[in-house]
Amino acid sequence: MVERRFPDGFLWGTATAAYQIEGAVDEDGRGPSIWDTFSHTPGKTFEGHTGDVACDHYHRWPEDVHLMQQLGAPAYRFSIAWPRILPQGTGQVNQRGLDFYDRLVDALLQAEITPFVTLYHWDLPQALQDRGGWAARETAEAFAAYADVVARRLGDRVKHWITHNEPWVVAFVGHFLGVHAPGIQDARIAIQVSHHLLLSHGHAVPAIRAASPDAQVGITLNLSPVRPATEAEEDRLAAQRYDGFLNRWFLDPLFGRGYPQDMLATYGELAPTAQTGDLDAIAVPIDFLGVNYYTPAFVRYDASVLNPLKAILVPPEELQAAGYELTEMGWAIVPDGLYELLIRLQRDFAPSTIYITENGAAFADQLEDGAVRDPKRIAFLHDHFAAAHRALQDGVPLRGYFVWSLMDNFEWAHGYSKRFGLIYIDYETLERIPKESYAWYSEVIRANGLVQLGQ
Ligand code: GBH
Repeated sequence: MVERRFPDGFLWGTATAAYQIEGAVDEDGRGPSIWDTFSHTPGKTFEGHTGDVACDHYHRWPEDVHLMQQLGAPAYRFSIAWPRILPQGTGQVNQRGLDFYDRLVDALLQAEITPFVTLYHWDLPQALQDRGGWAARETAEAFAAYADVVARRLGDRVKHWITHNEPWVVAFVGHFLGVHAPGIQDARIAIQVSHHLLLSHGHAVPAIRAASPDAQVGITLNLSPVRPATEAEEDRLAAQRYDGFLNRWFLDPLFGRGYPQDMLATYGELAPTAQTGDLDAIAVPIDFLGVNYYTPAFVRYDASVLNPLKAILVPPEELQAAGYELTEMGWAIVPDGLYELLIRLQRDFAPSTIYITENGAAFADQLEDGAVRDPKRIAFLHDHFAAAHRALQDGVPLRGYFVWSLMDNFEWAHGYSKRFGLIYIDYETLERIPKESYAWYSEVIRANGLVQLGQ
């Protein structure tokens, strides 16, 4: 029985990112990216894993498009590797890099799959890092030029563009925590990077529209509802600051309100340097907001931490002890959090269109007798789809939902140790094996509604 029907034309999809699946890092003129450098630096990734081969999607893309067609999802979100297009970051365009995505887009359209293209999913050309990376204002200009090159080549066929994937992660995981490339640990740099990322978005949007006038252009943020660990006033205030740090710092300027005053005060000396006109550029109207949701942020006050937030995340063991189920990433499974987030976005920012551009979970899937049974992933997706449906009924303009991920892939600092895919990858043979969740999702798509569990 189909319980909850989604609106006609709802865009079900899957998502991936270039460095996580492509491999072929030295082929057809691709230049090195900061993730090649980082993953080849001892101690940075799980057991020294790199994206050198990854899922070998660069060579196996016809099979992957075929698997998408079998799945039946009408949309696919992938990212373009900047260093394939401009090996030095700026200047000389590498046509062979563009050719790869040109062929991929044609194959998707042939299969009646709508491509959603992300321009930046973390693989900055190393040459640009050598000139200061995102800490340098010039990188924002270089990004707009790169967006222009790609949109000119693909804009006749690609009508959905995402400038950035998760600028919070790029800024703070890459430049404050140092857990992602380029591995910098400096709060001031991280905050300045966040400004340059937003600025680069602001400059890329008009460039994309100039090359592809009927394109829909948006940005993807990693957003989470923030829940205080206890009812104590100091935890409540810490949660408010964390919401400013994670959510409002990006949402406010994108929706024309400038940086939130409370966060500028919290950052004090660390507040970013901006030029006249930057905030106007950042506030260029977008056609949709992309939302990546995985888990809420549970926050507690902690005066000892060396950052102005004076807040830390509640550790996974405590969440588990409090009754939350966790994924293999240690993230609490909270479908209600998605509902809460969507309602909040609608109330506070009223975007004209929202796409969930990523949602999914890592579990310890195993291949047994040629099959991968992943009931936990099915339950996870079922409950999150139901939460999204509830938000739709309450008037949230949600138009599509991309499951992360189409296939198991290089999970950044975790290497290949975490599996998010609907399709299992045997990393010895690179064989693709659809999991049970793939078959279940396929039924959901066909019914355009939730198929009851256990049927
Ligand atoms: C996304 O990042 C990425 O876009 C994608 O490339 C990646 O493979 C996928 O998710 C799975 O990780 O870590 O305890 O602070 C998600 C990044 C995950 C960042 C949740 C904030 C909060 C929990 N976000 N995280 S914690």
